[in-house]
Amino acid sequence: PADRQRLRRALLSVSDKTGLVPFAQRLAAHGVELLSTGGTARALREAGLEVIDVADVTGFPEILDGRVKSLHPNVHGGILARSQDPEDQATLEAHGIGAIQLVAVNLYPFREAVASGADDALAADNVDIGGPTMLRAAAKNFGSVAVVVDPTDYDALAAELDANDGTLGLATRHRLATTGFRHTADYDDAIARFFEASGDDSTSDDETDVAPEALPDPLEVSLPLALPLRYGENPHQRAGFYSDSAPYQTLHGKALSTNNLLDLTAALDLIGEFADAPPTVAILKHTNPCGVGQAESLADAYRKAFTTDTLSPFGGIVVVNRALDRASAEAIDAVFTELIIAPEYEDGVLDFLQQKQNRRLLTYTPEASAPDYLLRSVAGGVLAQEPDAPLGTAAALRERCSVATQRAPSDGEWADLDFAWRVCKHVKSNAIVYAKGGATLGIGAGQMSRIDASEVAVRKAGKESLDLAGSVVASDAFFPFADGLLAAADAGAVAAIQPGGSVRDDEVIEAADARGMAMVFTGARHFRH
Ligand code: 93A
Repeated sequence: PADRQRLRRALLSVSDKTGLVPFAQRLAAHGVELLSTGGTARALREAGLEVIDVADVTGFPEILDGRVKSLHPNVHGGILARSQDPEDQATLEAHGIGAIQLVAVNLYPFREAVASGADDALAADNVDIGGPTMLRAAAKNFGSVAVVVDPTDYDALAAELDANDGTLGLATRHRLATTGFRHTADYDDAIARFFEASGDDSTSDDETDVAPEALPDPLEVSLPLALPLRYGENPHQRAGFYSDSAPYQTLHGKALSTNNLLDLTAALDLIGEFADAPPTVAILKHTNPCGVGQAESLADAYRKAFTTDTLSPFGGIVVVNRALDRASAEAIDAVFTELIIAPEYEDGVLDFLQQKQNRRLLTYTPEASAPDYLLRSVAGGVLAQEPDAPLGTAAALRERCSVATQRAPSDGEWADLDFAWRVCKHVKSNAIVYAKGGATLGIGAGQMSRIDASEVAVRKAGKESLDLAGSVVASDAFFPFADGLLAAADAGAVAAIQPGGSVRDDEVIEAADARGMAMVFTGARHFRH
């Protein structure tokens, strides 16, 4: 391929006409001949530029409402011919085809059309055929041709022409081709997703089985390397983060590590459960919450979260469910914290927190949607599963629960049960959470038996001299025997929330009744491995 390629002819065909005219003017200033499709040609002519219609190049009018305009050998021959290949050049000559050295194309706005509610037919009208074809052709022939899809690239490109006597370098063409290929891949992905979703007209609410065809082919999931990581969970493991859209942004601090990414994922999952809740703060370590607090102010919520476990938050991560204010920032600042994640930061708070150079400060988009599937490597392959279902509002959760015991929870107990259940869902199994008054009091995570999880939770509460009397207890899966429930009652719990569904539920209910406890069944468990 030629290192520097002089531009003689450019093909411009853009739906998004942002920056088109000034860019075309700068091309024309280098004597570049402009070819264009209907609307683009019109816009250029209106600005006083000289343009050749693609229809004149093809010798064929635009037909089928513009569905066929640039799809022609006179166009694609001109794009695909290799400038340094004598045979290609002879072929162009023989057929009277002019070579093209720059293709500026952006596509029919498919995403915008479906976002504003297009039906299948209108969506199909917005599937660009000619555009991606030119894009891919030009990207394929990056050795000879430059392709530009993003209007924000126009300026730099024109500047390179200005500085290099109307030529573009191979490195630039390669970079632009990469952007072009990514663009068409994302575009086709959006189309496929829309049609997959619109073809899913099943109205049955049978939840037991997921149709196998609804599952993705994990090998089809190809994401660009967004962040090469220094290492994986441990320094001797190589790692990278692959993404085309992350629901968070790093504002300050060192680059994220593998463990940061794991923790921040757990943090965002957890805080998502408190989207509609009062000020809530969670402190996490190794993907488990070590304390969650809820109060009228974030600062109080942080204090409650910290009180649960005053040792573990060292080097931990803090996530909050609303703009981080100065008072909370100061409370967090007093403890060595690796990562702070907030939807936004109040005025001056970032400046304050940025005084610690290495601490990572992030924002997130609370309404970011969950991925369709979670992927994980397992022995022999990749496991794909839908994310665990969100719990919804407190009213919705309460609606789904059934009271199993003679005594129903009081309103105060319901509030504690709701809080404990939301936290418990985000604790590794087996998980037991004690809570009261918007504060976790003891969290038992990742134990091999439910009794051990309960003992860990009670022991941790004891370590912090927290009183479990009058607390509620949440268990991520059913109590298989009465012993776990009795242990909670002994510890001071007065209400329990759990999925129910054990063959020994009767024994467990009987034990709860004997202790005067209120117990609700959620009907759904939340294992987290
Ligand atoms: O309808 S198409 O799929 N068929 C084509 O031959 C074609 N050529 C260019 N769409 C085609 N285009 C697209 O038209 C371009 O990708 C661009 O988005 C748009 C520019 O049209 P106009 O210049 O008429 O505004």
